[in-house]
Amino acid sequence: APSNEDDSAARDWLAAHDHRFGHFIGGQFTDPADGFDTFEPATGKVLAQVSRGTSADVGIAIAAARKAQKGWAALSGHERALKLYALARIIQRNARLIAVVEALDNGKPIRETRDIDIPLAARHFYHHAGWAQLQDSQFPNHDPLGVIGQVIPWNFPFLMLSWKIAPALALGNTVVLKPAESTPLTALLFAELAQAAGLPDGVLNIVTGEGETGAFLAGHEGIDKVAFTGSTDVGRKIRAATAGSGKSLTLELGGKSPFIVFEDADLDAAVEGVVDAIWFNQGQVCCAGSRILVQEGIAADFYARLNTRMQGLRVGTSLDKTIDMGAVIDADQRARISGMVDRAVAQGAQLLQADVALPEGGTYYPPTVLCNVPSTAEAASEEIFGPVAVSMTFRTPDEAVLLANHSRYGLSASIWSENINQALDLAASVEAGIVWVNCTNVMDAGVGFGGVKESGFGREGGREGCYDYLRPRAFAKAALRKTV
Ligand code: TXE
Repeated sequence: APSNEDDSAARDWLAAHDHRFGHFIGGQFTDPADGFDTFEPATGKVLAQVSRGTSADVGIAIAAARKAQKGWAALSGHERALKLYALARIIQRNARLIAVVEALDNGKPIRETRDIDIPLAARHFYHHAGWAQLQDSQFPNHDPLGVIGQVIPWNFPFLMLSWKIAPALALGNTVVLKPAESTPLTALLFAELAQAAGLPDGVLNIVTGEGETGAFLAGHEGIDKVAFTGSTDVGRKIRAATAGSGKSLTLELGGKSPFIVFEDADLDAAVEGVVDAIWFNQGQVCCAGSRILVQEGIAADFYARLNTRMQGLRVGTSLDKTIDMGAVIDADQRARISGMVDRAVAQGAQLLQADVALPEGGTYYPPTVLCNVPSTAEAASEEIFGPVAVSMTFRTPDEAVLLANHSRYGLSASIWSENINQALDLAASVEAGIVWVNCTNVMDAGVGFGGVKESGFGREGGREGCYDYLRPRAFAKAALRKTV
């Protein structure tokens, strides 16, 4: 029987806003304007209506951020750190409410928002409070960039918000952030909490809207940097729109990350690794281990164990605390996933799919593995962004490296072997921004996350991430000359 998380506080919060939201600009909500609905993927029901940010709204938000920036940057690192600690603590105090709103708006399991997304988000604010505190000693002769335009996707709405906002604010920048159109609610809730935590007006501004609003923000001449996470196609458009403008840019884009299993691996651990790699968050993870490469001698055994484990996964509504997987984000995404799977099967891939009951009403897709996918199938090389792994076999470590690097992407790689020399050799040869050995999807606020090749550039987290929100200043001062 489902054991559901209590959603009354989240429903009360939505009702207190009359289920209609304006933008959050200069420390207050604007009146709700012409907008669009955000849905509950678990049931298909409408949750709330948010406003569609116009070019004028974006301009007003940027002006508010500009007005606040000098004062914010003029605070001592210690004073800014105190504000970031306050943000971290208010996230922790409201963790349950944020976790439920996030699960409702995204469709992901409450277990994940409660135990992973929201605690990690708080951790990002704590971590970056430390950098604010140490800014003068650790980043001498570096200035904040100024006003940052940030555009984020729907797969980890609150966590991506924290990855973007925490370093930007810590180092003296102010922000205009546009959340994804399908998951705007936790950004608006965060704005309200930040206000309660005493963040000065204008330091953080949230403008909701669709892609067009994101384009207004990225193209606006009033910002100093664009930080974007999302699809490679949109990343390319933003790169074109900012080219020659003098704006800084960081892009965190798609992936088709290899998950490499050697015949000496602990196979049960590797099977659990696949569960984390491709069924966590319904596979809607930029660094998902979505390309399983298995050494030939153990392939049959590995697929059999994987299939048994996959059949035991539970798919359900987001507030059910017992589920492993929730709904995918929307009907378009589900259609995209099933189209790619059907075409791969038509081209000769073998289909392993969990025979599980899917709830009625929402947008669900079962856990799936496509084995022996022909390398010409689009599923072999394109990001599926759903609970579907593709799989191929290799014979030698060299062949594993060739297959792993045969991709336009280079975000992450996961290597499974009990031979540490082999694992470390391979780790040095794969083209990826992040490499995991005998684990996967491990994140830490202190470690820079980001890709190579078409997965983008720039890092989020740790010291490397701080540099992406600072501008170095070469500085020389002549000795005072005595005048006669
Ligand atoms: O992403 P978009 P979508 C991939 C994944 C998925 C596909 C489509 O393969 O199936 O992208 O998802 C804003 N200028 N990823 O369409 O469009 C948009 O409003 C400025 C991988 O949802 O990239 C949203 O806020 N902004 C990925 C954000 O960009 C624009 C995560 C991301 O949406 C814009 C998400 C424009 N011209 C999708 N057009 C990952 N790797 O993490 C849209 N946006």
